[in-house]
Amino acid sequence: SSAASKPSVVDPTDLKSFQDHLKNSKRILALLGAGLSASSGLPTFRGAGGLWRTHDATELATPEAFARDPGLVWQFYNYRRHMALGAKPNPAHYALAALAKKRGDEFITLSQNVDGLSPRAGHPAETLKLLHGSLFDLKCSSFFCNHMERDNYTDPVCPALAIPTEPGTDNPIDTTAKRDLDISNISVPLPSIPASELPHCPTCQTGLIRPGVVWFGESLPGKVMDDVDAFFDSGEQVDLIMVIGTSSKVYPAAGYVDDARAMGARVAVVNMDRRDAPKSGMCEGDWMFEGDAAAILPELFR
Ligand code: BV8
Repeated sequence: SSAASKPSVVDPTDLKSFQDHLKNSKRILALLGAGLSASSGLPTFRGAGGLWRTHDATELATPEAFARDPGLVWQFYNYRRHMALGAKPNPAHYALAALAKKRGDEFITLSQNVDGLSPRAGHPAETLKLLHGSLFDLKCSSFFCNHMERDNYTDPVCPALAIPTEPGTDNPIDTTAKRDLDISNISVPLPSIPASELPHCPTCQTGLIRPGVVWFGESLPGKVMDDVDAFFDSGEQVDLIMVIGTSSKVYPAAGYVDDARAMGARVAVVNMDRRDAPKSGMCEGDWMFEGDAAAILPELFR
């Protein structure tokens, strides 16, 4: 590629050198995390206000949890569908979608986000790889059935999952938040929902419908993995990977940064917290732009 060769020293916060490299870059990856949607009002997973600080990931985001208490797990995902539907894409989603549209198939976005905001911002579907699925895909939980319904926006997913509100307000209550948030002071019974009232698979008639997200311990969607592997296997150099709003803690998603580096990519991190650099650390020639992705991305792509 025509990308400028690695300079001896680059100021990791230097916008111009990034913009020059972006212009000269041919093959580009973007790896997205929950921080991209923070400015849209959706909580991230870790750190301040993070979902996993008020919920127990093993209680809610694993196949075992769903097998044990599908009603509880559905309350968590139905609540997050409701919140994501009420949120709007922010300038970072739009800036990324515009760049992806402009660059075509040499620009691939790997998103860990399940909130549907990148598709709603107009990101071209063929180059947006949803590594962890989507809140708005519904699939059959039966091992033998491959029923999948895409783009289901019903809210609530079924009547039994109607979200209780704080008395006298329209504020939805996340009844799956940890008790130590003391939601018990709100006089709303914490419903447990029998499986019989949850959506069942219209195809096999027996399986419970589950959220079409990748839970911990589950492998990423095969088609998505194949597409990402194909991008790397072309053997051509990768010029840039942008690592945006992710704590880079979850694998195999976080591992793609090392794969891109191995193909010659320089790394540009956009994160509210400069300590959340990729595990492989920052190398010479990388960039670290600290702050809100919603404010930074439009600048970077100008
Ligand atoms: C698999 C969907 C095996 C559900 C999610 C030990 C070592 C290594 C790996 C493992 C291990 N033990 C277990 C594993 C495997 C495990 C894993 O990686 N665990 C981690 C926690 C250690 N991985 C898996 O289980 C994966 N599967 O390995 O399968 C296998 C293989 C073959 C065959 C069968 C099985 C599946 C992982 C997918 C799990 N599903 N989500 C749901 O959403 O409920 S993961 C979840 O974390 C979300 O998808 C999320 O996207 C992802 C990563 O989190 P982030 O997006 O990074 O969000 P986070 O809050 O962490 O960070 C936000 C960042 O934004 C912060 O840095 C913050 O500073 C920054 N920020 C905040 N505001 C802003 C901002 N930045 C910019 N602007 C702002 N305004």
